[in-house]
Amino acid sequence: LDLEMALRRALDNDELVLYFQPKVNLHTGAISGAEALLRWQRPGYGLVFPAEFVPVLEDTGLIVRVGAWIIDTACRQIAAWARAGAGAVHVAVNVSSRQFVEGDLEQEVRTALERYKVPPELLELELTETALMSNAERTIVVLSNLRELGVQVAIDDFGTGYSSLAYLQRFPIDKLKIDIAFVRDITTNPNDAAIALAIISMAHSLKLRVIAEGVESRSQLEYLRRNRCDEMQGFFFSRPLPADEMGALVEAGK
Ligand code: G
Ligand code: G
Ligand code: MN
Ligand code: NA
Repeated sequence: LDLEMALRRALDNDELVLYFQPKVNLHTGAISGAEALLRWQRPGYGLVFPAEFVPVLEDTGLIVRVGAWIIDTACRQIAAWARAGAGAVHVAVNVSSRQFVEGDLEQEVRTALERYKVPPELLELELTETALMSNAERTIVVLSNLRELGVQVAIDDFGTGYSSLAYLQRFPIDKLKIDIAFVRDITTNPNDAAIALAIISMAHSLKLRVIAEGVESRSQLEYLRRNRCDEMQGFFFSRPLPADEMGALVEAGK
């Protein structure tokens, strides 16, 4: 309850901030964009990570309000980087299950894109299997409308949620994100490697792109590249960065 009160104050006082973790295109080696990750600059506590407060946002329903703020802030940042000369930076935003079910994702996205004149192609939404499955019929309508605009859709933490694969061909999606659980020991555990390779192969058969998260070593990176994974994200390349550092990194890579 104390945490809930503090979070309500945090919203009023603008204490939430987005960090950005770069993603790398494994075919070209170039930065392909970033994932926006929520942080809380809590006075007296320093930088607080989502594991400590996103569950509270979820339980209290505050995530609906914060989710809209995240989409708005991500689009504002894309526009700011473009203005500063960093060029077109592609940003993926996490959408939680409750935000998707209770909020109006489609309208929030349309409003933010228009407000900052951001090309829809620069915005990607990451949803978990659970969020997608909670109301399949509505999910299909909302995601189809957003994709018609040009917004991209990825399934986050792929391989850890529902085991049914039937939705993969029903849902309008662009990308699968291999969960860190299969990446961690990919070069030493044949079972993890088998699952990761199966996900890559299945994704490509379905004309989807595939990204691996949690890449921490060169050997993991090389293994994924050799096996035709399209993108990677992880501490090996970069931790999540404040917006100005992300912008500088993109600028330096041009
Ligand atoms: O940034 P970090 O690696 O600590 O993120 C941990 C988890 O917190 C992420 O995997 C994600 O599930 C959640 N998270 C981070 N940022 C956001 C966000 O902007 N929105 C939502 N809904 N969840 C987030
Ligand atoms: O959205 P999602 O729940 O997948 O959030 C990604 C989380 O994974 C973030 O908390 C981010 O800090 C974390 N992360 C990103 N790269 C790495 C990595 O290389 N290793 C580990 N252990 N965690 C990572
Ligand atoms: Mn994610
Ligand atoms: Na993930």
